[in-house]
This record gives sequence, C-alpha cells and structure tokens, in this order.
Amino acid sequence: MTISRTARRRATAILSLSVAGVMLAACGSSSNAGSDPTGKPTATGVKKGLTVYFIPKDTQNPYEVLADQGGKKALEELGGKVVVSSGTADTAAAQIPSIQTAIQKHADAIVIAGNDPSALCPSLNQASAAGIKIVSFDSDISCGTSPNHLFINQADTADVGTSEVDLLAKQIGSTGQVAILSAAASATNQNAWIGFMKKQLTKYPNMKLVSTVYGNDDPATSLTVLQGLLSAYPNLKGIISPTTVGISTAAQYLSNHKDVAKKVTLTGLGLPSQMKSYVKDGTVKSFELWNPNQLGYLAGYAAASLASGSASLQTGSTFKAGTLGSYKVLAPASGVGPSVVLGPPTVFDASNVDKFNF
Ligand code: RAM
Repeated sequence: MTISRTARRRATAILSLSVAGVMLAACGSSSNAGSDPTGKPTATGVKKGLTVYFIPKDTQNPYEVLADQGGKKALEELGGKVVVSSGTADTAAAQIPSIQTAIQKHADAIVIAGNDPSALCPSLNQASAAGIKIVSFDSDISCGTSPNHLFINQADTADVGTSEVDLLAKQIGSTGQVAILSAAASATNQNAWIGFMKKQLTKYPNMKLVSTVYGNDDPATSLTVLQGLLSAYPNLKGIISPTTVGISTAAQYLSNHKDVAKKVTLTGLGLPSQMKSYVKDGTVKSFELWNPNQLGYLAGYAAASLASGSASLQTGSTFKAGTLGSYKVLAPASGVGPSVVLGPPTVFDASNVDKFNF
C-alpha cells in the first residue's frame, strides 16, 4: 500500500508538471473574459472573481489531476479561481467535508465527480440552498429534482460501453470468458458504462461475462482484485477495465507476466501517457479515452457561466467554453438530468498513441 501510494504521488507530480504544457497546447492563451473588475457580467456574460470548488473522485488519481488542471485553466481565463478539494479514497464520505468547506467559504459553484450517486445529495442540497451552482462531471450525482445541476459528460454513455465490448470482441474473435475490472462499486460513470457493456454483450453469444471486480481506483487494490480474477478464471480470454487506474495497473502486471499476457487480452479506458509503453511492448493493442484536461476545462466554463447567469439548465440553451467553442444543454433522459457531452472518445493504438500528451 505504502509503495503504491508513493508511486501514485510520483505519477501525479509528473503529470502535474507536464500539464502546463498540455494546457497551452490544448487551450491556447487568449482570455475569454471581459474587463469589468467590479464583478459584473463581462462581455461574454461571465463574472470575474468567481471561486469554483473542484471536488474530484480523489486528489491522487492522475486522470482527476488532469481534469482539475483543465478547470484551473478555464477559471484563469475567466478571471476567477479554482480550489481543488477532495479525499484520498473514492468515497462520498471523503468528499462531504469538501462540500461543507465550499459552503463555508461562499463558493460560487461546485464541480464534483460523484463517488456515489446519491450519498452526496444532502450536502449538495445544502450548498444549492446557499446559492452555490452545482455541476457534476466525470461521474454524475443523482439527487432527483433537487438540487438542479448540470452533468458534464465526457462522451456518450452508451457509446463508451458499447465500443469497449466491440474493441475486445474484435481482438478475441468474439469468443471466451471475459471480466470487467472497474473502479469503485458505487461509481456512477463506471456503472452506467457497465450497464451498456452487458447490453452489448448480448450481441456476442460466445463471449461470457464471468466476473466484475472493483479496484476502487487504487493501484494496490486493483492489482489484488486482478490477481484474484486471474486465479479464479484460468481460462479468462479478455478484460475490460473502464478506469485509467485499473487498465494501467493491469497492463503493468501483464507486461511483467508475458505468459499471462499471451492468454488474456486487455482493453478499456486509459491515458495514452500511461499506456503507451504497454502498447509498444505489445501488451495492449487498443484502448480509448477523451482528453480529461478538456473535460475539466469545459466543466469550469459551465460552472462559471451558471454562476453568472449566462448559462441555464434549459434544454437547447448554449454557453461558450473558451477554446472548445459553444456547447448545447441536452434534454434530460433515462435517469440523467440536463447534460452536456464533451465529444466522442478517441481509440488509441500503435499508430497514434504517441501523438497525445495527456
Ligand atoms: C478513472 C476514473 C474516472 C474515469 C476514468 C476513465 O481515472 O474512474 O472517473 O472517468 O478512469
């Protein structure tokens, strides 16, 4: 555990250092904010001096760090600031103190990745009653009709689940035992993707889902449940890991155990920066993701726009997200309230994995 936390901190530090460069490339440097120093809406309708609390799943996962950096960049462009606050484990209990702090500090908005769809709702309702705008990103919250919030979705949920299964099917000839190595068992995003994976698996009658295990987005736990999976199912043909922590942990294990890698195909959602060495050594053929930097950047713009009254939750309404352009609010559908989708994921393989700097 100690070793893994140290390694994770090191990875986080390296990613943080490289993020400045990534953001310059991804977002340009022009300011989208007007020049009114009084806090009144600027030319683009966004007030200056806003404080947005970013509450990621945890503060140690390099994916979440990249997303938070995107949010910081957005608020910098808008003349405001981001405070990142969360726990070190993917639980709602670890996030509640951060929501309470945001309330005490009179934040203008909260951007949160829900570790559990409903456990955060009482605190978020309190924040909303205090006038704080609520945005979820990465992993939605489910609070019924209250508080109103906007979900910044990374990619179409059905497409993510469906394409993961298709990617694996292609590589294993649509046959054999398969398993899922997920994040926290209560994570809204992974569970929604898994729902669509199960649906898509019905199209492959010779592929059998034998187990879903949960590594909590912690490298040590992910490794333990992976090893359990491999010993329980010696004939396992494929693993889908819809988490950057799970897939990178599994890829590292397979890379060090070539005998297992020969029998088990791994795909899922991974950061190209963490995965490229495993693509190059032949451990992994393909996987997918979106740019987490851009996800945070979009969420930052959405939060600032809602807090300024220049965006609304109305279906079809639009707001500007700096260098990413304009985004439209989608109608609520199947358990998800008003949402915005960043865009389709990119599939990475040996032909393109070097071209991405996140
Ligand atoms: C992990 C987290 C995050 C998810 C990515 C793909 O880093 O679980 O929520 O979106 O993987």
